[in-house]
Amino acid sequence: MTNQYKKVKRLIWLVLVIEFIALALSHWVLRLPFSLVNFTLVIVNLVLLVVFIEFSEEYHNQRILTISKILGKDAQEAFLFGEVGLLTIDHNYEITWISELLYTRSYQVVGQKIMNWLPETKPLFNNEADVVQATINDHIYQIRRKENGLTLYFKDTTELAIVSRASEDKQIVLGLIHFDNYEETTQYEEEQRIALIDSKIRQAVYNWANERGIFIKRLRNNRMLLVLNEMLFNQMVEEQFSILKIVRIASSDLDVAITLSMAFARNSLEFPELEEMVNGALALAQSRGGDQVAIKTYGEDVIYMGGNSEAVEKRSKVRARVMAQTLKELINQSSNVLILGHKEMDFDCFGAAVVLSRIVMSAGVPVSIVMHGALEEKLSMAYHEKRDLFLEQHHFVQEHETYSLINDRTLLVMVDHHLASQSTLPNLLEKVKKICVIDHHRRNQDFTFNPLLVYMETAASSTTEMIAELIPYQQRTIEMSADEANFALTGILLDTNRFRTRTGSRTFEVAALLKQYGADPIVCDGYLKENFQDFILKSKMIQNLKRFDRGIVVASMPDDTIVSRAMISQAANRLIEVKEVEAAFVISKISEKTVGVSARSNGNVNVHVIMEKMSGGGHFAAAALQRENSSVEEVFTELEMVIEQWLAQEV
Ligand SMILES: [Mn+2]
Repeated sequence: MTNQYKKVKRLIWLVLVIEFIALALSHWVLRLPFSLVNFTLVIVNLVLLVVFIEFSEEYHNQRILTISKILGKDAQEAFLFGEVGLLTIDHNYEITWISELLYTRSYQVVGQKIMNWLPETKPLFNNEADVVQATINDHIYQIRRKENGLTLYFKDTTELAIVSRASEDKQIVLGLIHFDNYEETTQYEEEQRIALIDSKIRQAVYNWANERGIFIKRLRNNRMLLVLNEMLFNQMVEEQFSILKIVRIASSDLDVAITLSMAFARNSLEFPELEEMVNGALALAQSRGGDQVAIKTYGEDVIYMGGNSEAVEKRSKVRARVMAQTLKELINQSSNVLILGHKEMDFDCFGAAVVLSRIVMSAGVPVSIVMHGALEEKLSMAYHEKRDLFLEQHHFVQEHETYSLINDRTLLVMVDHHLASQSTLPNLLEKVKKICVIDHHRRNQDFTFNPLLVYMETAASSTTEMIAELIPYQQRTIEMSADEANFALTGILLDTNRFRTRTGSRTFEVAALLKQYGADPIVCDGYLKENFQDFILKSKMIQNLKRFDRGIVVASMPDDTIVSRAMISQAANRLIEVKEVEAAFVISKISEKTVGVSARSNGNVNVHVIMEKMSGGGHFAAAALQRENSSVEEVFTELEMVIEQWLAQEV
């Protein structure tokens, strides 16, 4: 409408200018007297003016088409009282009219394009939404467009927003704090030292909570309950849970290994639900090694913050003995046992399965190892070399055979993994009633099944270590051939990168035990040796490097080269052997459609946290991720961003 109006105006100006020129020419150049021509021009001008006035009047009438004209005076007042505004547009999305509410708020927008004024309304016009929200000056509006109509309704919802914000801020958040290793640390300490630990660590937590107005109550010596609201919770998130760091520092000053595990549950109005959520989240924070916060928001996945110190060896042998006992009872109550590994079984997974198979045999219960899908390359080579020996001693089952073995009393043991999606045969988990998990990976999701027994130790080097450790607690002596012991020891060598990472005193104890069974480190080393081609490929991978602060390096392969998953993790392992390299990431295509990232750290950088930001998983010192339908470059750019963010946070 405004455009048309402008066009007419321009036209009139043009005619007037032409007229003036014609008049000037006729009078001074052609020396014509004022006569018929002048007279005609005056008439034409008058007609034009009349047309213009007519047009303007019509335009004006349309512009001031107020609600009162359509619906009467009462409606106008009702709209003002209810804070509802109207706005009309033409087919070019130009605003042609605004109602009183918007007019009284001095929005001078008639003639502007609606999307230039309020870009938030865009979804209304490409049918992505029926209602949008927009903030204009201090007012918040809900804006609705009637299906393909030229009228927009504005509802002022400022007050509602303020009220709902306030009620959100007041929503209850339930929290738990657990002092990791507190019992173990204080058990044999003198009274005086316990008092010192309490004043430096426990008191710090009380002070921290009191300063922030959080209700805190001791539940047990090593556990406290927190009650707070969303506003206080958000403040804590902003401070990145500074208490973790305070306790970590106090702890290292006192030379003790006490850290905090914290959990929060939010976004539910049901207290029993909050309690259940917070307990579950705390178990997760602890099973990931402590020194971190797990936050469970109702209806969402658990997210984690913190986690800066690697799990110290804090497991007690008592736990191993209790687990051995519990597992023994479970085995004895079962008709048969199935052992299930992860996809592309590696030496640790296979070694653990074989040792467990021996333990079950000693109890006189039938046991089978599920063999489905491909094995990891090196394991596959070694296994095929020794295949006959293994087939003589153990019962391996393929997919179809597996199902015929399942009954109500079948026990399924998942080794070296704990997520259904990583299992070689995930549907087994739905068919078996009794499931037990033995793993050394950090837990980052709830189980999708219901396990009877979970034995997870992030401080253990490998699953083989966890299972071989149970051998001395068995009633009968466990038989094992030198070859089986070799495979088990190779599993430990693989997961510890030859005793370099995550190796504790108990790792060596298990290695010594395996040695007694005839394991030979030279043979094991041979299984892990790489062939020449691999060596060349790995060297190539390492050539294309980018260095970041704090000794972080990222290597990547060109998009046209496909490398195995094992190979990129080995390349990352090799990189962290270099001086000054604290953490290494290697990116490459691992299949036609999948890009893989392998991350390794030597203990000062938590690569798990970084990989988790990109929805990967793993450990403090070793993590990985796979991305479908992506290019190496895309993943590289994303990783670069996440690393920069991480560096900015860690000061
Ligand atoms: Mn493992």
